Amino acid sequence: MSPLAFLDNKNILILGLGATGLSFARFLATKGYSFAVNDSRAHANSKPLARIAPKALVIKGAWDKQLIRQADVILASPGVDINLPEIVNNRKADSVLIGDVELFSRLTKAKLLAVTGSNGKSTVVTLLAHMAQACDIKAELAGNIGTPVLDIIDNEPDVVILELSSFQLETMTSMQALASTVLNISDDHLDRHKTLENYRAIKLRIYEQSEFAVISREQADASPAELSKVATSFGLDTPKEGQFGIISKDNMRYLAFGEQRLLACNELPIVGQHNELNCLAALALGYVAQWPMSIMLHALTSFEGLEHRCKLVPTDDGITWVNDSKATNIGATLAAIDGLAQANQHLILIAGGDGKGANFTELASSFDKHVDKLICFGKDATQIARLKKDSVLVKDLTEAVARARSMAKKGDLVLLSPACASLDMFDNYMQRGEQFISAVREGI
Ligand code: UMA
Ligand code: ADP
Repeated sequence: MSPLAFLDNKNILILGLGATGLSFARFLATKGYSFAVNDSRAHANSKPLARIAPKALVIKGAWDKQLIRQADVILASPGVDINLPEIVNNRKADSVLIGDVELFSRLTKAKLLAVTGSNGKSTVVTLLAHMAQACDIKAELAGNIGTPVLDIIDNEPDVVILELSSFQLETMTSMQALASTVLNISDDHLDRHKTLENYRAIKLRIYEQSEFAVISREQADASPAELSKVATSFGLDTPKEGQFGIISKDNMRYLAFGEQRLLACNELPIVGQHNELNCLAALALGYVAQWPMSIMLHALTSFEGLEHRCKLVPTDDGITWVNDSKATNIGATLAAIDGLAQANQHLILIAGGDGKGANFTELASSFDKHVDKLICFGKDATQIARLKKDSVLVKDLTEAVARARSMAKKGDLVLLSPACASLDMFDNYMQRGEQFISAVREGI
């Protein structure tokens, strides 16, 4: 039976009119299925959909009880909370609700390497794609990184490198990845998942849907229930046989596999111990996929990292300005502070935005140890400012940069690492990062 048979002669409803909703629409239209679309926001842009499926019924501005009640198959975008009462209470008891990665998993024949975690996902999957290219493997990169998986299915890649969010994993049961990893777990998206336990359980589902697990030795509570699946592990400690880790020798650090030193860390263009971990995780996944180690190592030396993740903003004012706008949760900001702070350098941190329900107290000890001045802005500014004496509250990011400039002396480090989502004041973290870069460059 065709894996698409469950759609035949059914009422199909797409929830959400963003990148994923449009990819569902393109996919269904190409296969000749008709469908309706519901988006709860009045301002959602339906013009691109009109080009794909001019006859599709579109209802915007609220969840439509009638449409949800009639649906046999609900195709949900990841940003739509499937546990909302408007959805749960109106669904037919026998309706099917899945996300795009679930549908993709049922259809693809490619080998899958899947990555989740609270932080580092995009860096690790991009690194894997960079390595795959160097190894001359026909690979596609898709998922939470930005390209909806259904948009690449017709390219028939040999390997798909999947970045998976907790939102995507929540609607998945059928993936059969070759290997997967949970990079780390820290408070994130608790406004949606409610408890850290629930969030962790959703993330760990990735291992149930993989032949082999690659685990982090840094995080004991992120391992699969079935330990027999563990193919290898990565961590910042000295690795045992068959593990990836760090060997320190003569004041140098090396990426290592068992006793074998693979590459000196100072040959990596990306900085911070969190990025050493990211390199080890990517190497470990590539190793399980049997990619040539020497080519993967060479690829690491030419990976410059992604924008808005611990990126230097070059200036000639003698101050080191770093844009880490992608730090949308506490774990990322802790990694940035701990990875960049130096004993002989003053650190001024700019943080704040929408904390998504997180408890910020975990930041306090790192603030005490490494942060000299704290400047806070955005929705949850006061909650963060409370954690450090003499912190400064400002109205927006531009004022934060101006205050940082007035405090900073030559040689100091000013780090934008907000520990919060940007959506209270910006379209996304990229816009926040760009505004920071402009304010720094314009000398505001
Ligand atoms: N919508 C509603 N009601 C809601 C929420 C959303 O109607 O309560 C509608 C919006 O009005 C909008 C559409 O849904 O029209 C947006 O859908 P979406 O939020 O699922 O976003 P997409 O554009 O489909 O992008 C999604 C991922 N977004 C989210 O998970 C929030 C993108 O990850 C991903 O790149 C893309 O699919 C392709 O797979 C972004 C993200 O922020 C980068 N991810 C979160 C993160 O990384 O922390 C999980
Ligand atoms: P994600 O896709 O999971 O959001 P990114 O690679 O985009 O991850 O990085 C997001 C943020 O997390 C950045 O601020 C980055 O500096 C930080 N980060 C990257 N890797 C790690 C890691 N292994 N542990 C903690 N923080 C990290």
